[in-house]
Amino acid sequence: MNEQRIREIMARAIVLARNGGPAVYPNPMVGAVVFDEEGTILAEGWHQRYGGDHAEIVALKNLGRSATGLSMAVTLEPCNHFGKTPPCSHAIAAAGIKKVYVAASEPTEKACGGCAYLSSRGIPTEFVPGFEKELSEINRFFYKTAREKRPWITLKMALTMDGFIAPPTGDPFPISGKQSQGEAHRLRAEHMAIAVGAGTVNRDDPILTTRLVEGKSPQPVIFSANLSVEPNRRVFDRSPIIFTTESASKRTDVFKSRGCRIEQLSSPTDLAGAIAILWDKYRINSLLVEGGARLYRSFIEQQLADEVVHFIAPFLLGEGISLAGGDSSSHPMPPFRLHAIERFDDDVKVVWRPPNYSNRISSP
Ligand code: AOF
Ligand code: ZN
Repeated sequence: MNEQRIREIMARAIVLARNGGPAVYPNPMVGAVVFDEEGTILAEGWHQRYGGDHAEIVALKNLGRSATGLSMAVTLEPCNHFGKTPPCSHAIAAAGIKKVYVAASEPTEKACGGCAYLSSRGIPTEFVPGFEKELSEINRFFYKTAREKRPWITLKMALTMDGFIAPPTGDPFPISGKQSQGEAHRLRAEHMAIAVGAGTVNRDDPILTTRLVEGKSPQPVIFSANLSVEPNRRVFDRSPIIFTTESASKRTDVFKSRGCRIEQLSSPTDLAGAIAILWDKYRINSLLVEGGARLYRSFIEQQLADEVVHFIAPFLLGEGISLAGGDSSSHPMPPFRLHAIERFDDDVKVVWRPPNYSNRISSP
């Protein structure tokens, strides 16, 4: 098969994969294409929602006839395990597919081995290079959990030209414009969970939904070491997970009766422990941290930020609460690398990632 045509078909499979979006979380977005010897596409599929058929199965079902002698391109090595659904590797072999092209290997221990299985059944597999960067980007949350057993962490903050996030009183104050607020809600829809500190809950009474865009609102997560949050705040109607060092008491009972899940932290600053719980217990693959300054700073200091997003608004406050809250010169941080810049009306969205960021995927 002509190499150029295989690349076109794989590019198509990635377009299909993207259709999955957050509905597949914490699974990866995967696309699959069935084609004949001339390179004509006969059926397409993608993983549509968590727990549903995998991309390969959807494509085979869409084909609606025998796949004997046909080839398949799939963006991720077919799974080889009985999970929510049976192994795609078995289904592909049973369908009579004669060759499988893949663009990335399966990184989890539970699902890997699909290519080896297919080879053992006499079905050759071929790695199609050149798509690693795009796939590691669209599935960055999935790779983060597969490799590090913790969610991807994005820190988001709106600030003035002179680097303040609020006036000196700390009162809520609109900083970013309408368009960047829409973009901030799109970020919320992209993440499975959203975190704020106790100060932000008490002062701003945020509801943390995606009301400005389409998409599911993320699971709220609240960090409140001594449980100083006020139980009458609106976010408590959304069954938040609360991380605290308070052990079971009258106060924890109040929050439990409001539907909150209380999680014990060994120390107020044990963010690594908290995010490990978010993955291990709740299968949360991504956490958007929205403030305040102290929580933001703790994630930076503990080098747990995978991405930092700033919306910089075109005015000066002169004085106020600074972004990192305090004297950051006493805690020199490794510099971040600029990842992307985008304009939203008169605001600028700047995205940084840590210099050691490498989410590159490997070939099978
Ligand atoms: C594939 N094709 O379309 C996807 C795969 O719990 P399950 O059974 O749905 O399995 C989920 C795991 O399977 C997931 O963690 C990832 O390793 C793989 N995803 N594999 O062959 C697909 N979504
Ligand atoms: Zn599968």
